[in-house]
Amino acid sequence: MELMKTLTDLHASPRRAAKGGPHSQAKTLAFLFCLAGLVAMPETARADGTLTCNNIIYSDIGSTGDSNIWTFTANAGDGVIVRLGAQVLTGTNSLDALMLLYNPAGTLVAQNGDYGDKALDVSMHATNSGTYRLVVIAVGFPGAYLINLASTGCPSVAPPGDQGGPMTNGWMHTGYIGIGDLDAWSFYASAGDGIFIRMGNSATNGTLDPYLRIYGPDGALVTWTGGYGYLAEEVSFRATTNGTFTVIVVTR
Ligand SMILES: [Ca+2]
Repeated sequence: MELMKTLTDLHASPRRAAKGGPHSQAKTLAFLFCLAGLVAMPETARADGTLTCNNIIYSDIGSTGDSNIWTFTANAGDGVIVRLGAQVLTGTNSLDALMLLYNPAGTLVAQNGDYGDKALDVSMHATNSGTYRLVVIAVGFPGAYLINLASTGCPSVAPPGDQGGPMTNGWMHTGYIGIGDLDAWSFYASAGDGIFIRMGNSATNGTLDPYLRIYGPDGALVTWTGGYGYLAEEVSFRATTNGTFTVIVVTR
């Protein structure tokens, strides 16, 4: 019933919220359609699949208003990001999704979407250990999509066929990011170290729009940049604690 309450609260929201806020509220007429579908299927009884670290899953939603429910486990303190992207980027089968993330107690902890973006994500700094539930709703067009998860609680390795893993100081690492993909890199730093990370498009006339998010050893977001349409982005900060930092990179 927590889900029902949240949906009712969203319905009562007087206007569509500003774009991009991870905790922003959103309401559309299409959202009301999905309400009926979710009521018919108790939220706690459904799961369409399980998300694991750095593992891309391909799925689809067939009709506007339908939803998929994904679960994953996290420990308190983990910094977690779940990102999805449409597989079809044009026409009326290009997914327009809303993501609602619930913690093990059933409380909504993050939401994003319903803007017509081809890729979007939700993120959180977990305060509870246990099974989290992500509801993906086709609020606009339905369609095929890919979805993947990265967490500061995951081992830092490059998944098969993808990129990521430990970074070397002064070394240029290369990779590829498609719509909805995310790559997780990591490095060790000591308290007091000055850190500078720069990411750029390696393809001539490429379309990469880099986003960088840096998480500290405690799983908290340290700094981030992106969303300006530049071909290169950078972040700099001073480490305040020893440990492994995680770098999550995506493209808009
Ligand atoms: Ca990649």
